Amino acid sequence: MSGTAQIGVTGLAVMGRNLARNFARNGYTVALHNRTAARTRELVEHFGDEGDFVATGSAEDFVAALERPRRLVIMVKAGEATDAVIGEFAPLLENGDVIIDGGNAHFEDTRRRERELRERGIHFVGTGISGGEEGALDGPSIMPGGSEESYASLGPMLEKISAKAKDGAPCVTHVGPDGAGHFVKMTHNGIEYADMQLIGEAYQLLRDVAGYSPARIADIFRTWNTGRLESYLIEITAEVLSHVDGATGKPFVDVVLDRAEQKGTGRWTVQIALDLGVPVSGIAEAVFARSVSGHADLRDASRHLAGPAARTLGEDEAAAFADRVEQALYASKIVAYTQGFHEIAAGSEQYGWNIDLGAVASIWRGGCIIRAAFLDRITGAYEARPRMVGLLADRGFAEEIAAAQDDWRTVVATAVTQGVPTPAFAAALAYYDSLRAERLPAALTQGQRDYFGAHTYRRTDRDGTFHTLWGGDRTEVES
Ligand code: NBP
Repeated sequence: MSGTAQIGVTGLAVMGRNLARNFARNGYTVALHNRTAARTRELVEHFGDEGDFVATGSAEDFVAALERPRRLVIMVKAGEATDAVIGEFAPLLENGDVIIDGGNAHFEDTRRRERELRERGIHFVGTGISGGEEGALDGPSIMPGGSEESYASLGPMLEKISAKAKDGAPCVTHVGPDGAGHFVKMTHNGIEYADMQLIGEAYQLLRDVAGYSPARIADIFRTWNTGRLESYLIEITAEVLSHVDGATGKPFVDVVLDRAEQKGTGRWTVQIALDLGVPVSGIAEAVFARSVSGHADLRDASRHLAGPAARTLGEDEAAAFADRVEQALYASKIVAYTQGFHEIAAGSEQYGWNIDLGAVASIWRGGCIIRAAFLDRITGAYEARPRMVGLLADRGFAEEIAAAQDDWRTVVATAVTQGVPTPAFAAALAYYDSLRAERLPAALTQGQRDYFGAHTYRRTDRDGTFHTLWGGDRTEVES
């Protein structure tokens, strides 16, 4: 017998609970399930009047409550918990049913689960969901993978509960088969790491070089948020910087321990980039910056290390410097996104996903943590040239960077001279200069490799592979 719920959610912690409410508020009947029954009861008790919920206790009751083909969303802790839940529910499902994993799974796990469930006739849709608890409730950016067939059944529901971009377009698209959705969510989070680190470096420069207070820097971020940097992260940065700690009366940012963690998706973005041979140096520096911050012992043992004498700028100089920092931040952000989109393109190529990069940029315009006005531009650039090799090939972005580069260089040089760490700004600039360099020292590297390991090299003037007899008469032989 088939139930009446159009969708079910199992795993009713903060994300699952809000996602279930979002479906219900949009008119769907939602079956509810959680390992610990109290969470299911609490949801119905507090929010039961928001829509039609079917609270269930056992896995059997949950599955029975769903209309067929069944659509069952898993929102549990990523990893073993997801496998445990799949193991519990899959035997109760039938041909054509759909399991949607909305957790932050590693895309390789998603590929494995999709393969295993496909063999049993069950669709598995690994789905990236971004926007935190607020997004889950009011409209997240949704990045589903899985089969075309599963998207046909699920897509209209996801479109309804997703965020909408300013032009009204739903922030969801069928990203591609098997693990494509989770891969794109992973890269989204890697870009998020870079975005946050770049903002952090801008803050540090305004504090240490311009000599501004957190409240004044908050005002600068508010102004920036009315221009080309307009984004959720810039907006909340202003909020955090203007917050005063109730207990001490000090700026909130001065009473928070300056140690961050790096885990999950940010780290995976860099690990996978290394596997794919994609240079994501800005994202990597952001992950490493969190790692450095977390090494308290190393930092404590390094306090005696010498640095340059502190020098704070005068009022006029400081204002001009703040404008330069805006240019550096914008240029570095273009590089971070360039690197992230390169990784998605490389993943798509490697796994045969055929991901539409413009569509990815488009669904990040609303709901997700990196939502920004700037993503309209990226969407447009990829729509105009879907096969564009890197964002910097877009004339508009290239011109903006050209206009920003003098200030960008001045900011990085100032940071270096004054001893303010800006690893992501510097890495982004080095990446930009590497791309535009006519010759890179990789030619010398090839010579060294051929010298010590006979690794051979190719020449600029003719085809073939060569080795020089370094230990002999240094003649060149074709190999
Ligand atoms: P958590 O990641 O904290 O997971 C808690 C849920 O997992 C509870 O419902 C818990 O059931 C269930 N669970 C666990 Br833990 N082990 C289980 C098992 N062996 N069998 C069955 N259920 C199990 O919840 P969350 O913060 O709501 O996140 C859910 C997913 O969404 C995660 O994968 C997360 O990475 C992802 N995500 C989170 C955010 C965010 O902003 N928080 C954003 C985007 C994606 P219990 O109640 O019985 O303990």
